[in-house]
Amino acid sequence: MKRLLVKLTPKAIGRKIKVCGWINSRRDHGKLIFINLRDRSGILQVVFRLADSNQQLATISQKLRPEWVVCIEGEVKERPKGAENPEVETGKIEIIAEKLEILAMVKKEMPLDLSKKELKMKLSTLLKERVLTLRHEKSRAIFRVFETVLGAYRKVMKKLDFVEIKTPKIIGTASEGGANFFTFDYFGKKAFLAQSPQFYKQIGVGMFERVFEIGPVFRKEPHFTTRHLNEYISLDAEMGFIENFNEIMDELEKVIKFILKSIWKENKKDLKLFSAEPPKIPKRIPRIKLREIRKIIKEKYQYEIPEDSDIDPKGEELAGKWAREKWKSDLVFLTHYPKSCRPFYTMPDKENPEETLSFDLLFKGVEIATGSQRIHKAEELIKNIKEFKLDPKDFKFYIDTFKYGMPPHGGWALGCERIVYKILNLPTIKEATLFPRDVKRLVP
Ligand code: AMO
Repeated sequence: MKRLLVKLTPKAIGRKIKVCGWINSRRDHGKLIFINLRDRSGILQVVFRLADSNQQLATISQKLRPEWVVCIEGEVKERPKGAENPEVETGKIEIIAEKLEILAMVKKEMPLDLSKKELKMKLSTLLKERVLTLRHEKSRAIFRVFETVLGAYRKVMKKLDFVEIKTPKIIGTASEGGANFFTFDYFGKKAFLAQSPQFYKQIGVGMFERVFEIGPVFRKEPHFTTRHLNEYISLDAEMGFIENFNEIMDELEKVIKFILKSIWKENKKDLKLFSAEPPKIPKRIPRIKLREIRKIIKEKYQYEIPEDSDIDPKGEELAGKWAREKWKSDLVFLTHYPKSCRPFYTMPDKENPEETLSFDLLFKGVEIATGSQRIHKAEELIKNIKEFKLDPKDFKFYIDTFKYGMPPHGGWALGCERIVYKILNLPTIKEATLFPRDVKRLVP
């Protein structure tokens, strides 16, 4: 008999069918054994009636345990009145088991109960038992949302006429400056794991004008925070022929709105598990200079973001609070970051060269994207590289790109895990990553 997916069983009342999956939970009521069977499409109640069953089936059914992998054949029946479960899609039916095939048994003691609504455990246990905890309904919901973000990003970028590219992750020079890069030996040469596809996506502008990439990036973050990972998925974009840097934010605004709308359309059940509220998004996402928000935060919340530095997490949180109070918006662009805290490729603002044509996009008080206009003239770039005390020789291929002619351009990178983390109000970004890499974790 061919396997039927659990979600299709309500349409099969009266028919004999075969379902396969994992035993999510098991209840023993003496003469009746109830099993919740889980497959990729849902959960289904299976009943073993020991009195009616053949002896062999009765004996095996008593041995069944959570996470055993089984195929069961039986008849689909309406549940008796009062026994319906409105919380599951198959809650009005059940199947009465007639045949059972065991595909795999559990060979270890189960360290947790996956049938519980919440996995109430420490983060360290959640991650230590990751191969199992990922099977929990709430974990699966997180990664369904994650998948929607990826799909929606690709869809909207193509709609906006960007071409998808894939750039190397083993590279010869660090792109983002700072010290948070991993190095390793590459056949006798020093190599880096890409902190970002920055240089390569800019080269892509010379090919297609508008390019995007979805790919992993690597950051050697030595600290433990709720918002940093050492490997994450970056949603990058780069666009040519811009007249001003506001155009970059205009495009990103369309993108983030599309992503959020897609999640609220496609992941209703997943969002419900986390009681996630739809974000407040005004017609136009507010844009405010970092210099101005600094003043506001000082006056309104008596908090001082250190001068001439990047905004700190507390400052971001208060900027998010302000955006909600003032503009009823969960999203806000902070613009014109000081030159000292942006990478060397960022275009300085001609009106105030100490500031740059750059921005961060905050969502519920956390940075989810960074972007800027880039320097597109080789001589200006070389000058800036030197000002940053770097050696232009290390960036030869990158500088060459601009010697061969490049239009004014700019772009952004959105952190995929940051979006999921904030949408579902997770306690930490690590829960939005299948197998987070941090200082202590290299397995699984
Ligand atoms: P930036 O370094 O700000 O910019 O990174 C872009 C976005 O990536 C996310 N992010 C992270 N997510 C998880 N863990 C981390 N350690 C981490 N670091 C950053 C954030 C952030 O906004 N090349 C530029 C982008 C550009 O200008 O195009 C860059 O990578 O959401």
